[in-house]
Amino acid sequence: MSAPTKNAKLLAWVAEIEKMCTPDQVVWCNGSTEEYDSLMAEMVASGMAIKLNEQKRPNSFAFNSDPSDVARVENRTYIASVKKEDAGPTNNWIDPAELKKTMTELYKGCMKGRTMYVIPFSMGPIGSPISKNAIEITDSPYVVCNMHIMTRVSTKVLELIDATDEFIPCLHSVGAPLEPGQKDARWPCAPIEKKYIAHFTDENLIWSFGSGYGGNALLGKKCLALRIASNMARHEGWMAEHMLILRFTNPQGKKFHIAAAFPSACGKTNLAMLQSTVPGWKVETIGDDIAWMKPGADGRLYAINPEAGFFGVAPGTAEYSNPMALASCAKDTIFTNVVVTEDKDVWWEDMGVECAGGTDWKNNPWTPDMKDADGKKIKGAHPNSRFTARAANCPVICEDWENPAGVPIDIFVFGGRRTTTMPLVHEAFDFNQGVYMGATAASEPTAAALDVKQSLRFDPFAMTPFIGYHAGDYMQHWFDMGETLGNKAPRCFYVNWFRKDENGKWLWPGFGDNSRVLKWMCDRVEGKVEARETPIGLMPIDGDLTLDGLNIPAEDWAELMKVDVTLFKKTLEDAKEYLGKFGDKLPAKMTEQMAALEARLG
Ligand code: OXD
Ligand code: MN
Repeated sequence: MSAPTKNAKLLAWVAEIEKMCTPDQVVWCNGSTEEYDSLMAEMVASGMAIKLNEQKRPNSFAFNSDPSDVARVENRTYIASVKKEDAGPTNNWIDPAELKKTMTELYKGCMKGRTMYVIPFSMGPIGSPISKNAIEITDSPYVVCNMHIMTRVSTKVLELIDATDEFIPCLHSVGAPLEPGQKDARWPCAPIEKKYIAHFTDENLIWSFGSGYGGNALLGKKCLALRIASNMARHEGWMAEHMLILRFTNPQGKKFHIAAAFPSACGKTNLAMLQSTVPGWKVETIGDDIAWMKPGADGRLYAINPEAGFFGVAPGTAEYSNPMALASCAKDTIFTNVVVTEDKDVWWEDMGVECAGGTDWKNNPWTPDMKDADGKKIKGAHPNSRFTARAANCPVICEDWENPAGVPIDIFVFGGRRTTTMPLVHEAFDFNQGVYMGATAASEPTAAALDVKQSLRFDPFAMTPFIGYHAGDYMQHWFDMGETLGNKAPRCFYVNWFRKDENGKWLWPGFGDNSRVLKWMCDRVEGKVEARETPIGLMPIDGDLTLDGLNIPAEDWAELMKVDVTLFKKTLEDAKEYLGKFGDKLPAKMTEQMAALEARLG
């Protein structure tokens, strides 16, 4: 196939990879429906994909991965910066020359018997000043189809690459060459010790080997849009964050834009698609996982969602928890590692509907009453099973979700899962305290009852596995962005939807009612409500955060709003210990924030 570009840099890179990986053929992708349909048809014919019931789940397909290849592999993920200190304590560092040598050996001949696909894609609306152009080379047709949904795959990207002579090269192989006549595996991949997810941050280059799954293989997502982009962003004066973006519109039509960072299992996708219970207020989704944000000409911070789809966790997605996510995957969706029912629809645990049985994620016959040798229920779907759904199919997608200029962010929200200590909501006194809040966001490892000694899992800005450089420098970058934005910086809030009483009962209903908390934030931004000052920040005055129709007993509300100084002092001690590991890279402003909090706690 002749190459649809004359760009010498791109052609040279593709030729170099072809020479190293020796595929049977090279195919340049164009992102068309015909391309998607024919790859899917090939995968159905080979037995890799299952075509779902066209009446129930139009244009949708199910895949089962190899049981060893089900999630991101953080211990095989590397930041290969030239200087070790540029990777910092939150990353696995490896010398780039050594890693290239090891991986080159693995890549040699790795695409034998396979097709090498060259995918031109844009992260962000094609041509937006915030977007980036990239090329993924892969030998997985499953990856090509997922990239069609998750990114903008188009030959227009090749034109932009030609005009700018710039692109981010991303190389991926499943690491399973085929000998002549050898039958392919249903899900080819390499064993764990051969898997590498490598980021050469000094040259903005991604090399991934051995896995076909999610963030290991769809290189636009975590590898490019977070690890590589966060490093580029710090040098270029913008931000690449693990944040959802939503628009919240009040009854008068005033629009607020909120970007929120939560560690996994804190309901990020649910918040992004929230159904507001505050009369007249409406949530629209812009993104559910990643935000790229740049100061605009007016000095405000503008955000785009660099992705074009949702790679959502299936289990727990139900009509009651996230009807909009469920609706997003009603058609045109790729499901991975879910149950395929007898009538060729999909099912997963906590979907909120019954399932008579079908084929489980390991491709075995399955019924919901099946138990293992220890008498434990056998799950039909893998806990990290996923849907790849088009953002455009989300019923509450915002009309501006593809606006190349982005949307101006008014509010940053941080949070974690804490059964104790953290109140429902508090606001930072200023941006720098907001940075402290984001940097010390933490979850309890389990939802166990009151135990102040329980150690916390800190996950600064929900970015721990995704910061492409030293986390201390990353925190400094947040403070620097605050200086750049000045009084146009977003206001910062910390939320905790997960408070329990001493009997383990949830104190806050969560889900749609979280809109009440968002409304209070918007009222604060508009200056409509005052707040009370506490040692940890600004909190709602009773009556300002509307509880109409909720029946929350006064003592529960008091608990949700309580600042327990003893518990906070303990959390501060834990935070100090955690931040201590950043050594002399810990920004002085962070130390100042800790000292100020300590003084306020008395
Ligand atoms: C994701 C993650 O898959 O954060 O989005 O792990
Ligand atoms: Mn994520």
